[in-house]
Amino acid sequence: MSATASDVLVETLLAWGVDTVFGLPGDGINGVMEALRLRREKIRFIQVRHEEAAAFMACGYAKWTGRLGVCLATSGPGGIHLLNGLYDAKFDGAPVLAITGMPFHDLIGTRTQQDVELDKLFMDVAVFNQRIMSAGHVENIVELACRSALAARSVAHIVLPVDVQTQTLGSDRRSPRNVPEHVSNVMAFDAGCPNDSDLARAAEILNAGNKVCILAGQGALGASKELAEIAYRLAAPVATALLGKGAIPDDDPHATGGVGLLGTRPSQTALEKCDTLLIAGSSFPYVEFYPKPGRAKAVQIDRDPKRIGLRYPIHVGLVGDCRRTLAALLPLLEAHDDQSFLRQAQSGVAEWRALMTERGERDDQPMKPQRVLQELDSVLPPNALIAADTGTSTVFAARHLTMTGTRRFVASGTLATMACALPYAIAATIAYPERPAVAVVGDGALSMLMGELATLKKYALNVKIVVLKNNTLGHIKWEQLVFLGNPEYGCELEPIDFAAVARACGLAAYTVAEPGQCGEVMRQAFAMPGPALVEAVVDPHEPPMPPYVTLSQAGHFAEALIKGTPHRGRIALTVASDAVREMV
Ligand SMILES: Cc1ncc(C[n+]2csc(CCOP(=O)(O)OP(=O)(O)O)c2C)c(N)n1
Ligand SMILES: [Mg+2]
Repeated sequence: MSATASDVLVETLLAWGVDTVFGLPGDGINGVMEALRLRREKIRFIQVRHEEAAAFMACGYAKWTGRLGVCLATSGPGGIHLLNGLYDAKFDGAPVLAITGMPFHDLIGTRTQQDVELDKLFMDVAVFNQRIMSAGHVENIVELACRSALAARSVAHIVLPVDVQTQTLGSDRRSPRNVPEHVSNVMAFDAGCPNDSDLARAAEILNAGNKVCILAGQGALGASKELAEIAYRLAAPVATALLGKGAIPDDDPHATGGVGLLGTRPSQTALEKCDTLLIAGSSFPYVEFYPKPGRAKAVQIDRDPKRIGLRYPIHVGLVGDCRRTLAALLPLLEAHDDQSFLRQAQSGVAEWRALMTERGERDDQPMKPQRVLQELDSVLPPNALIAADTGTSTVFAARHLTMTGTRRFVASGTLATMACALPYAIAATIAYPERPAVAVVGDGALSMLMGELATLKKYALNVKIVVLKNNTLGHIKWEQLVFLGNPEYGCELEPIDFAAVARACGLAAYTVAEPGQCGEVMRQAFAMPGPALVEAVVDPHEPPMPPYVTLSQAGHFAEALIKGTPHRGRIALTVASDAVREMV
């Protein structure tokens, strides 16, 4: 029998090395499902409970591995559900292919059921976005879709009317120009090295700098050795954007930790005081945390020329792969003898770490979220894959989880979406079954895609979930209080017994509210194989304070309390006691 359009589609995916598809079937995509079923020994279908999770998993898979992540959804509502995860992939540069369905080709546009023209809907999110018109159209389009997603590190989308999915090649009348098998499934990349004159100009700037600071982003992941060598040569502190967490190990003497609201003081000071800035593979979006424009001479490395100068006025842009570019730059750099800028940063790091340790060891009741993360840090194996969600949980994870050994850290850096961590962690164990994965997630975020707890059980995945239960959309509460000076509104959450929910989904589950028991509970959860959830009941009034509190933030905060914030007495006391601890 002649192959169907769906057979050609899945065979092309196999030719592109795809071995996993995340999704949820429906009558608008069942033709493709059958082609997947027939090849289930070669390509896994991971069934999700919500298509948004499938898109996050495909995105997470791409973030962990650098390979193409693939998700699938049915026509209409299924496809619509993918969107948030696809934007996450687009924003953080993860190559993802989305496969969706549409109604019968001759009913499109007739208000038939699920008649959503998903190619129109996905116009903004996808760099490659095509409706497949017949079986003979599949091989050209699918290979171009895979190639485009990988080349642009972004989203490709293909949509097939449901009858086209089962159309056989034999029954399709090909146009004469569409010669069968005229396409190739070979992927090629450029060398990713900047030209010599740009390298020489960059070296001149870096050699002339007295206080050089490096800002490393996700482009620098995998360039740790080169980054450390350059930092050593330039006596430069290395601050990392959230997506670059782990680009330099935390035990490297040049590492100063994160930047931005969830960053560290020494990183912030180094960025403010530097006279020369080397941005290595980062588009860290908060412009206000960069040096004041004009203060520092800047060199930026990025694989995408469109990103050069995106956040800071750049003197020289080096377009290339970070690792290769740093390696090419190194022989052109002179050793900086004056270590004073680095020494200052290092003493700042020592102070910051002491403060974090002090916060992480507190025995207060209710339990401090920092304590939970600190305990998690000491239990996490050196090869752990850490997925962080969006909320105050991100801040505490960014500050208290240390990147040493081969640990990896993945978050939603640019879209900053909630609900990504559990799907990311699932994708992590699918990609690397031998490595333990953990999702650090807030209670608001976990409840958004809680159905994926059942996915953990279904596939017996070794994922641990640490949920910070503060019964509030904490991050937003603090934004309302500290940035706007308004009392919190719409942030309190109806408490959920997450341990009971997890047990109902077939997971092992623990609840811990006692700081003294937190470490032991974590150890138990990590000691057992398979999925487990740790519900950590934490202080809702613990602020995720930025590295420096500005006068206007303090003023807003006071205003919000005066205007009538619920629990203002407790909040004021908690914040004041944190401040006092920092002073003594
Ligand atoms: C999908 C989505 N909706 C809303 C937001 C805005 N937002 C950012 S953090 C946050 C609160 C997160 O609450 P929770 O998961 O409980 O974590 P917490 O801040 O309490 O630690 C919200 C609502 C977002 N980033 N993403
Ligand atoms: Mg919360």
